Amino acid sequence: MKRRKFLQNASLTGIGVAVGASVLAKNTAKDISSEIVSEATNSPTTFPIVIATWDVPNATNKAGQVLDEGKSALDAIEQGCMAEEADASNQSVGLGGLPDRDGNVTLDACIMNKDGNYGSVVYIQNIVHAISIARKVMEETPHVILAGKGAEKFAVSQGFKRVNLLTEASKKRWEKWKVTSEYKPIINIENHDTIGMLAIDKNGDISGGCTTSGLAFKMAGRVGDSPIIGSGLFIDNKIGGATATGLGEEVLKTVGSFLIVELMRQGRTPQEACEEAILRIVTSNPNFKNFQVGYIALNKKGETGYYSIHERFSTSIYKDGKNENFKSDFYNKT
Ligand code: SD4
Repeated sequence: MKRRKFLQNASLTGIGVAVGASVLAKNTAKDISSEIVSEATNSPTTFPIVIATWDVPNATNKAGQVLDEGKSALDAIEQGCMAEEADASNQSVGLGGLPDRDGNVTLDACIMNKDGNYGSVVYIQNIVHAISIARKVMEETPHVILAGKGAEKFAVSQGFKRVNLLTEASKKRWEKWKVTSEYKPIINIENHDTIGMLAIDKNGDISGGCTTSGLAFKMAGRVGDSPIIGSGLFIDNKIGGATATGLGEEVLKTVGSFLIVELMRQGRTPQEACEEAILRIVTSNPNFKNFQVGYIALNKKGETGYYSIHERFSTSIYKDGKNENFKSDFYNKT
C-alpha cells in the first residue's frame, strides 16, 4: 500500500474568508510568476507529449509508450488512465476508490478525441475501467453520457466484468470516517488523485481523458466535474486541451476546462489560461482557502501549463522520452 498523505488546510473552519481587493490585485494573472514553470516544460517542442494531473508516473509512462509506438493520442489516453484505474493503492480512481457515504464506490470518467467527439460515464459502479466505457459510449452509442445502472449494463454488454471496487483498505477508511461522518473538502491528495490527462501524438492530434471515484464520502448520487464536458475536460484539436482536479463543484460552476481552451484560442499561453481560470474561481468564491482546484493545459504547439489555488499540486509530463513530475505554481501565497 503506497503512502497517502492528506493535507488539510489549517484554516478549515467552515467560515468564509474575505478576499481583500489588495490581495486580489497582488495576485492578478499578470503578476503571477510562471517563468520557472515555462522554462521547465516549454522548451522546443517535439511530439508526442503527455501531461497528467498529479504524480502518476506509471500512467504517463504507459501513455508515452503507446504514443512512441506510433498509436493515437486517444489510445494513449485510454491506456494511461487505465493504469491508474487498475492501481488499488490510488484511492481516488477506479479499483480501491474511496466510497460515497453509503459505502458505494461510484466512478465518473470521460474521454474526448481530436474530432471533438466525447463520451462519458457518470455514477457507474462495479466496473474498473470507467475510461474504457466512456470511450465505448463515444464510439458505440448514439449518446454522449450514460449514468449509473444503465452505464453498468452497457459495460457488461460490451464484455466488461463486474468487480467489487471497495477494497479492504478503502472500506477501513470509510468505517473510520463514519465515526464522525464529518464532510470537509480535502485541500490536497498528494501522490495520487483524480487523473486528468492530455496527449498530443506524432501527427500533432490532441485527445484527453479524466477518470475518478470523485470526492470521498460524497452524498450518494453526487456527480462531479470530471465526466462533464467543458468542466473536467475539454479538447479542441485546433487549439489545445485542458483538464481539472480538485473540488468539482467549483470547476463546474466556472466551466473551467472550456474556459482555458477559449482563453488559449484568444492567444493566451496554456500557463496564462490556467492562471486566469483559477483567478475566476478565487474571485467568485471568497471561501477559496478551504478547497483546492488544479488545472493543466496543452496547446497545439505542445506548450504546457499548470496552476492551482493551493500549493502541492503537481503535474506529470512525458516528453522527449523523459517522464518527470513538476511542482505547480499556485495562487494562495498568503
Ligand atoms: C470531483 N474533481 O469529483 C473530482 C475530484 C478530484 O482531486 O479531482 N479530486 O470533484
